[in-house]
Amino acid sequence: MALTPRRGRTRASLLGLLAATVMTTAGLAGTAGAATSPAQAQTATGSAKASTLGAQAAQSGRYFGAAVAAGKLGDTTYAGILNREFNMVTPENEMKWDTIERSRGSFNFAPADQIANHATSRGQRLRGHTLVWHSQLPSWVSSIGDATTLRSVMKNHITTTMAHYKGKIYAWDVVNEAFADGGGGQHRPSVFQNLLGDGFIEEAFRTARSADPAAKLCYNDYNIEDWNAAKTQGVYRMVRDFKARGVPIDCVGFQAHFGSGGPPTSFQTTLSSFAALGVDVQITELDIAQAPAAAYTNTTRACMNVPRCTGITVWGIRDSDSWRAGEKPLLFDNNGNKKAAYNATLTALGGTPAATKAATSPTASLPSSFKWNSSGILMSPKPDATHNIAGLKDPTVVRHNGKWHVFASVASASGYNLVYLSFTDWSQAASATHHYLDRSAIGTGYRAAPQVFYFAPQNKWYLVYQTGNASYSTNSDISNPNGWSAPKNFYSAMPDIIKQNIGNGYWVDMWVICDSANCYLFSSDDNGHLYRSQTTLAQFPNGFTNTVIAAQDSNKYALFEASNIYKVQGSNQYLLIVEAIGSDGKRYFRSWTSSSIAGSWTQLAASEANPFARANNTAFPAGAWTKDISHGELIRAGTDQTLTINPCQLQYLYQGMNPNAGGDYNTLPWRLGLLTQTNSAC
Ligand code: 9MR
Repeated sequence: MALTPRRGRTRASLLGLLAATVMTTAGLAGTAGAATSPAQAQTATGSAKASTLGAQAAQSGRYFGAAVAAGKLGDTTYAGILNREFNMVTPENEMKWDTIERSRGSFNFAPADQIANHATSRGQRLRGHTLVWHSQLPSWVSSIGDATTLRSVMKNHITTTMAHYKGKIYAWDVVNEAFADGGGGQHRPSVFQNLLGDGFIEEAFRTARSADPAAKLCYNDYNIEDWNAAKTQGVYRMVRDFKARGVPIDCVGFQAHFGSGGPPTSFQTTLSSFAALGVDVQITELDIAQAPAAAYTNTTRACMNVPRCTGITVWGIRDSDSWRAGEKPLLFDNNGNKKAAYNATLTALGGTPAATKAATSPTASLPSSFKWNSSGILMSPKPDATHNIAGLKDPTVVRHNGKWHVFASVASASGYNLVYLSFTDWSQAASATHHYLDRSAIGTGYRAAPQVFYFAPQNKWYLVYQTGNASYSTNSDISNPNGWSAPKNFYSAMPDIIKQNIGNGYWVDMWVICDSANCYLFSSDDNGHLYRSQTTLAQFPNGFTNTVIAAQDSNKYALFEASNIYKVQGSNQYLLIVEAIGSDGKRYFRSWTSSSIAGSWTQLAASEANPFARANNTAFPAGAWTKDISHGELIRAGTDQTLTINPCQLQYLYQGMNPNAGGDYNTLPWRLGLLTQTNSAC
């Protein structure tokens, strides 16, 4: 079989080659080697497990707090739990304006002092809540009618209150709930907004910084947990603007008063997106209707997964202490007993209550072997007058605004380009229009193996693909095929380590994934190496350096190409799958897991006999149209740069082809189908 590589590269035609190559399975049993990063070493070593929320949170440098009422400190059950479990305290009402300055210039710190003294004498820290808020505001303030008076009153309130607690407060909620619900992300009406205008928030923060430069200054609000909400975006724009202009702000508090479903799926994206602006993020008033354990787990994990999420505060101790008592939303029941949500939270913080131990096992939700059902052919090439297409390949897919958005390579003897399709349901995939992206600024020439994701920090879609280099285009609207920008390269040239190891291979299949601090760019060389480069989330898409071999195998067919790396939702695990070529010459996938994107990778289902996805663990109820399970991508839980998958009922969109087809690699008749896992562990 003669290879016909074009300038740049062409995927090697190994199908024919393999017929003459004796493959041994011995090599397949080897672990793909990987360097151990300091982060990984730390994770592997672990820390001692603690048995209380505060102590366990402290193991990762975080706090776990509760809202406290001065009037309950004499209740021994209440105080007992407070003293045992929590290392941060927020006065629930005692630091609000209507308590502290009920009449103009007359300050009453007694109730708040009671809480502050209780906390500081026990080594618990304090969050100050709250200086400027439209609610629990005495009528003498809300009835002020001129800006000069109000400005002076506001500044005096901030300065006097902060001066009293100077040095005792970890973080102040300087302004609370200034944004309106719904709408377009604007401020809500209030006496502050109405008389002082949009600038009142900035004035409050500047005043606060002068009053106590050591305290962290937070903006705090509710219903800003969903990244897609207009209110969230409004607050995000404000924080971005404050950081850009040097207005002092150190943190954003997400109140997290959730319904029984718990946090929105985008909550971690929201936390990491704000953190990427250079502020700490905190969960400040957590309570969840009916307190489902899973909802507390998801909330806690979202924070644990974001390094700048510095702590969690629950809004009360026992259900009976809650402002939502009827919904039983807290971690302790009315008698002070731990609820299931308590154990779930402690577990998610890294602790180990016996009853929930299984949930923390690294691959609890991913089985160690997989079974799939395949669809028939869902998508085939649609040649047109100017596009003579033989194969539809290398799909990447996201679900957004009620539609599937699929990007794929199109190949023919004359070369490669990209195509875009969208449809609401897989049953409509075959009839979807094929939009060739050479008609956008992406242009003609060699473009292949796309990967699409939404880069939340920049509010932009990215399409990553190979051009000989690793390239990308951006678009503000994924549904507009003409909106893609001209290709730009991630690298100025092929990194030296790849040049040194690529041999006769090809540089292919670029893949980007980010955690809350960094982005990683993976690529393969068809020569047994998976490479990884790194940049910061803030620098992305620039700054990819430190290219290393992330995994390797002396049998190049065992670690060939088409790698996907995903974050497994609800765990601290990442999943790596890499396409291999089996002893039968057919494509299949091996899998590994790791607690860090930087590895090291531990085999999950990684052999021909126990593959991630191969013809031998796939049933074809609609007819066995392929023996190759080749380049594709898992269906994700979201769209953002974290590439999060739900480990329950995995689905994999892949390329396959008629087993009897042959000929030039670029003219092979690849088609797209969908695998659905049939042995979900969930
Ligand atoms: O829990 C507080 C409750 O006791 C008060 O009656 C109420 C008054 O508005 O405020 C509650 O706390 C709120 C917090 O200060 C700001 N975010 C919403 C909280 C729940 O309403």
